[in-house]
Amino acid sequence: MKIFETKTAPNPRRVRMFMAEKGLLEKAEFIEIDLQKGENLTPEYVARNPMKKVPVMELDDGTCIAETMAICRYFEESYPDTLTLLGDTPVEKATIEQWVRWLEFYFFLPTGMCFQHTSGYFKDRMNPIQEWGEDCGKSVSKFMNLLNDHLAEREYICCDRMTAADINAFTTVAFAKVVKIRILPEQTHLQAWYDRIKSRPSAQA
Ligand SMILES: N[C@@H](CCC(=O)N[C@@H](CS)C(=O)NCC(=O)O)C(=O)O
Repeated sequence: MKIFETKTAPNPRRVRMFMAEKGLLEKAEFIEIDLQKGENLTPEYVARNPMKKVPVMELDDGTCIAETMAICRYFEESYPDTLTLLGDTPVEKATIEQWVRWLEFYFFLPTGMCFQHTSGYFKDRMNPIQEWGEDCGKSVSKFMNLLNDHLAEREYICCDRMTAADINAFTTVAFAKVVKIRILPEQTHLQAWYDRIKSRPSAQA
């Protein structure tokens, strides 16, 4: 199996961290795609993922699966004897999915928009709107406040243990530093949680 990814990009990091938590990193050959050079825009790559994004997983029979959470789902279902990160019971599964969606829509997406619209990184393929990017940055800061309050009484985002929700939140907080949005000194609960997740070996994957 191959995973087409970009080492510095946050979505592939979510997949690597997920696989690392499960001890599955050696199951895939990781192939680096240079986004800035547009290696994700070639006809060969677009045949794997018409959305032109990383990551993409290519199975040995040629099946290609894009979308970070779809790839994570593949590993969760294929290796049931590993640490479960998407929940065991119906309530856990639904709770984690709720958080994954909240985190994607209200935290990761504005962080990505802030990056794309203020950095000019992809200006060869999009029309950056600085003001929109800055506004998205404000949403990111607000969500960090929400997370700080939420983590005041718990060690993990949900289900009292490490889940995909922690991976998604952690990789987004780390990515937000690129647009100079950092955990504030008064956000002590968020900082403690961040340090806890960062100390896990999967955070280095
Ligand atoms: N919804 C997709 C988003 C993937 C995505 O946006 N990937 C970024 C890197 S983190 C990318 O490939 N950007 C390249 C581009 O926009 O040209 C997922 O969850 O995997």
